[in-house]
Amino acid sequence: MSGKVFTGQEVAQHNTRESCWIIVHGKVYDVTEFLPEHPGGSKIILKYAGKDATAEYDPIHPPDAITKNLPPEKQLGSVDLNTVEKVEIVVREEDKLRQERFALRPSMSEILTLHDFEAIARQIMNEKAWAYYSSAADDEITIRENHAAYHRIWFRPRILKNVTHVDWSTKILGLPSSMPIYITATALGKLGHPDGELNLTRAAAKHGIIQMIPTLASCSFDEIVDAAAPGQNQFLQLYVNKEREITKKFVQHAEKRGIKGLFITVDAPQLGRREKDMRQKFEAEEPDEMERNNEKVDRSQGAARAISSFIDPGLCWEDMAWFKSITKMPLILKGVQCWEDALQAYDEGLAGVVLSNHGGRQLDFARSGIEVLVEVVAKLEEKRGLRFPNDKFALFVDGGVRRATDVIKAVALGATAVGIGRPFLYAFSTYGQEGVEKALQILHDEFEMNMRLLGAPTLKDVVRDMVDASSVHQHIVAVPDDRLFHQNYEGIAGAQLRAA
Ligand code: 173
Repeated sequence: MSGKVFTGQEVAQHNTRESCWIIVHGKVYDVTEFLPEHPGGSKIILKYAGKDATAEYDPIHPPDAITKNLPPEKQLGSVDLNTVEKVEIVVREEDKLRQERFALRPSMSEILTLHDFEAIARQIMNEKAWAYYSSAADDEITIRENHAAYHRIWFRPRILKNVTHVDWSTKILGLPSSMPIYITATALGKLGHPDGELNLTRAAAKHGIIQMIPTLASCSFDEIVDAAAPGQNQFLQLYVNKEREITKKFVQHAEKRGIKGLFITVDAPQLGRREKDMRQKFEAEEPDEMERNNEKVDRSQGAARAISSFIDPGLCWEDMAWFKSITKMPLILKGVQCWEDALQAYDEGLAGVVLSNHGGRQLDFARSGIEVLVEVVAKLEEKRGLRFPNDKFALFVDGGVRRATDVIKAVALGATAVGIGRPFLYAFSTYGQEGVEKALQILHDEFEMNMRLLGAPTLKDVVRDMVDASSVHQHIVAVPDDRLFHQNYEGIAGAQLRAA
């Protein structure tokens, strides 16, 4: 980047497809040649041609996306921001309504369950952001199954145990955690709230919970680490770059900054089709316009596609030795979906696996993590004589978890801890950091009650015999369909907006 300082008026002259400059964070970029390649389309950039695009840029792009993608000679210099006209962000009608509804959120004391955040988020979040967070692959069968699978596991509680004091704290990869959960990685936090992932970091600190930092966070990796309280533990979710040197640098930097576990995503060699997200893109994009301008970028994967092209589909088992050679952090594979791969991960000397289908966003008809857990535990016990949970090889599960009872079921079946993603996104999209804290408090309260009702004073007492998972492999979704259900029972109501 040259030291040249432009005025706003100079930049403003470059406001056409033939010469298109934009301002992001006080820096001036010539993006003329980049227009047809922009994964989000040229139209959105042209809207800001000659202007300050920072507010539009920030939620969707990791901070260094622009400097990484533009050759140095296109990074023209900086601008005297006093001379730049303020840009009004154009808000669509639907989003105006959503903003109005934002003011009508129920008070925090009316939020009783994790479902409430989702019900409110759906009504008040920016439409694109909602589409991106809530979408899942194809017909969204797996995202529903992730939740439904927990409905096929039932409790066998014990009685007359002294449950005056109950304790559900635990250790995750040797690190203390106030609950057997962690905040799992989800991309693009600033779509939901200007503080993005920092909401999670700060709330996690208050509740003694571990946060897994995503590779594709809206905040920079260092910002998220800097926001951690002294002694707060964080993991890193890793998308592996085709250019391994970039990944090596990132991993070694993370280790230096004190990251305690590396979760390598292995279920996304290509992004799944999230059609809700894709439709948003097409609406924003006008396909005719794309054709006219001969734009060649494949936009078939919505917001996520825009920033995912670096992910290496060539990642394979042979790379594990390389990972061991570049870091001492515990290595965990995130996105394992059958016992054969879990067994191989164990045999390779990895620290654990996350049984996950990426929140239903990748292969539709992938089975739920909780179902896969049952077979993984059985086979690893049979073939390697392991008992779960243990300190040598950790099994994690994520997807569809909304209640402490879901978590307790996973723990009973052998999981060390459970990852929760979307509910925390919805919590901060609706109430910021306070929302995440409330979500964690709700889980805390649910643990306390359910541990008592189960007759389990500690997590060690949450044993296999406390659940009946004999139906977990039956892929029938138990949606009752009878007159009693439809005519007499009332639907369960979500949190209500206040009167306008
Ligand atoms: O699920 C996702 O949306 C995801 O993992 C992702 C991957 C690449 C870019 C952005 C998000």
